[in-house]
Amino acid sequence: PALKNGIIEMKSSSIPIRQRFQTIREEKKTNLCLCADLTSLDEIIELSKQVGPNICMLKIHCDILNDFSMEKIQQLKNISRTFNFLLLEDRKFADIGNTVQLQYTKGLFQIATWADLVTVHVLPGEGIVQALEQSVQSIDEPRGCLLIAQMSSKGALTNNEDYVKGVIKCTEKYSDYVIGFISQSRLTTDNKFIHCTPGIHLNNTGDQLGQQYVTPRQAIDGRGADILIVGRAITDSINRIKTCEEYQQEGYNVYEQLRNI
Ligand code: UP6
Repeated sequence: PALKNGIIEMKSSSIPIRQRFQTIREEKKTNLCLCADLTSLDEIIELSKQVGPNICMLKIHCDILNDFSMEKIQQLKNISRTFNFLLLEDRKFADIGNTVQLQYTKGLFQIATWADLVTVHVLPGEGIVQALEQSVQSIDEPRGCLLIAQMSSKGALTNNEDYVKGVIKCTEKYSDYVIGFISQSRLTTDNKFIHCTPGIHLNNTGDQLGQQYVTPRQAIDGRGADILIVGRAITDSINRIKTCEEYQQEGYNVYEQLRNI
């Protein structure tokens, strides 16, 4: 912490987010991230109140919302604090440093003011991470990001060893801000990096547009996932609350079984 005008100023760092994830997982017994790809923020707010106790993280895409407002997103943020889950904006930043700084902090969404975590492609080079980290230096809450190392979609160009190596290098270099990966396999033995895996479904193997699914067990046991990112398996189900509980239980059981081996 640095002293500024006699006040201790915490440098924005992702470390408390890492710690929060660990405590949430143990206290709430969940490694489930609900991916709420709904186009109404009102509906997401209602859903998050119902499934808040079952999830460790809520992932949204703010640019698909018909009714986005700073007031509503603040409401969602308050719910995330009440139920103790992290808020992830799946922005998948992928531009030059100057542009991503603007996309992160300005415009309609002002993502940096409310998202605990964002997702980032390292395609433009490590400058993208440096730029994003720099933009949150003045924010007095912890902020972090997940680097997209491997994608779940068919034919993803990220499935290239050199590319993944570059992402891992970048993660290690910016480990204050980068808390982990979006991945399809375990990329490092350093457990401080959290592996989040999308493409999860208990009954389907894919959709018509290239998405590929594995089960929670395959993701955790076979692919080393710490967090399961589950979308339509829950949001398209008849009873979202019940299905959410099922994925929470399945995910946490597999995690506990492996931990006790
Ligand atoms: N997502 C993937 N695969 C990736 C990265 N991100 O599916 O490699 C995101 C999608 C979507 C969610 O943008 O929001 O995870 C998966 O949704 P689904 O479970 O409904 O397929």
